[in-house]
Amino acid sequence: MTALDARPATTTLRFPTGFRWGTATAAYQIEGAASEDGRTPSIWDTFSRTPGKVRNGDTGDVAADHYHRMSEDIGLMRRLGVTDYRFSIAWPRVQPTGRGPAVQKGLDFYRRLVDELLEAGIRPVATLYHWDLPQELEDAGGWPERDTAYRFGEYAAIMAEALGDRVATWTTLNEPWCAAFLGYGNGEHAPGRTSALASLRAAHHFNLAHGLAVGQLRGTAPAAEISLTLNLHAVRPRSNAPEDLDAARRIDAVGNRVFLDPVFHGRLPEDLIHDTAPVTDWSFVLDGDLDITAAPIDSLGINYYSPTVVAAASPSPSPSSSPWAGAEGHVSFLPAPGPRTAMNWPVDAEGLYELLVRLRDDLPGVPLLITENGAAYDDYADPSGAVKDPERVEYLHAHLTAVHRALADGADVRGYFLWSLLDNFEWAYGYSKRFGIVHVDFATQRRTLKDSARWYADIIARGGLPA
Ligand code: IFM
Repeated sequence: MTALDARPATTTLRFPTGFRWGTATAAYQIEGAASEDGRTPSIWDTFSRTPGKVRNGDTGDVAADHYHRMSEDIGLMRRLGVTDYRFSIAWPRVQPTGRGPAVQKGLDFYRRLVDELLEAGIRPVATLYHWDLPQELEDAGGWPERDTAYRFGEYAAIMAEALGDRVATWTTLNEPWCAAFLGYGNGEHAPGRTSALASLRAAHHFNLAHGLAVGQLRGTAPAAEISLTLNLHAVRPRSNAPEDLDAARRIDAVGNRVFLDPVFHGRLPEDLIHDTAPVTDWSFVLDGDLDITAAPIDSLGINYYSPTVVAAASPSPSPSSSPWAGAEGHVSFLPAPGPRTAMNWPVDAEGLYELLVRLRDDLPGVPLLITENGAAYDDYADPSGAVKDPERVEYLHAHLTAVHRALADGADVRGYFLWSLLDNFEWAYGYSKRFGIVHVDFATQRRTLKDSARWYADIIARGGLPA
């Protein structure tokens, strides 16, 4: 009998004992208090205050006011029964210029957060970088510059010292693909630069920063689990024609292996070097870098929302707005069929299954955490005050079913973190997209559990999915 078999009559798909049921958030998306207690601007403060960059001119100045409502939000998680909470630390709150000593008030906020989580019986899972680079470091060149990786290593040392004894899991970076390629490649995200070379340099320096941080964390917090979160692309070619397979290979190289290979194999993907030859020779990768990037980690976090369907494109001039260095002019992106979320992202749980079994095969022995999965819908409180979100429940049910199937097929998935606990600042979309299982009325900051939150609490209590 496997750990998945035994189940009470009311639960059809039971998850293994000890499976981690979490929710996830990120500092800039929920905290607010943008200039309190010594916090200085990050690249997202600057970007969101730049006209035309974020829908409706929204900023994270107040967001979900979590900085002042942290205890209430932990209370909500306690009600849901989550075992783990994944949050991120705002670098400019604890080390405002990205250099030098830490600000005690900033550290104190995260100390309180961790202590209250532990008191509530919830395991803290801390992400060091969820896109909010101190603006001063961007002014000094940002992630395309090597020095930023060293600054990140120092910041990791500060956090390991402050919280290393109490944080169960450290995630160095969240979705470096978005930060490198949307931030420096097509300018959709902060800091809004548009250079293929800068995005590739940034990607390498993220890998280096990750490795340097692993070294710091390992030294100070040897008992903690150390992880990295990637938004791996579940790439599907339109057909098995060689040109379509090559399109998928290019996206896999610049979307996935650009991080997986340096981190897990200590090498750069040869085909990526070849594909990107027109924009760079990769001479910014120095001797010894790939030994640092490959510092062993304890698990891999995966953020999954929808698959990427591609086909060959006939060569055409590169669009300046592409985040896909080395793939422009060679790849067309095709719409996946089926229903869509409010982000217009296809609902396709099979993509999550595909990703998990691929990682089972490609990275044997590496435990997996689903560090984000969820969906935005146009939720609202009805006159009775209820927030009904049946599409989200359906989305979550389908994706958890896919996770269960991957587990049964041998993928070593240790936990699932629902994105997101709260409605929040959805980057370039501002507050127009609601990913939370808790509705936030941004005018009053009133929190209301959506139906999906009650559903998730029931799943956690059962340890599995009902029929
Ligand atoms: O809101 C984001 C999160 O910050 C990173 N992963 C994707 C989510 C939805 O877009």
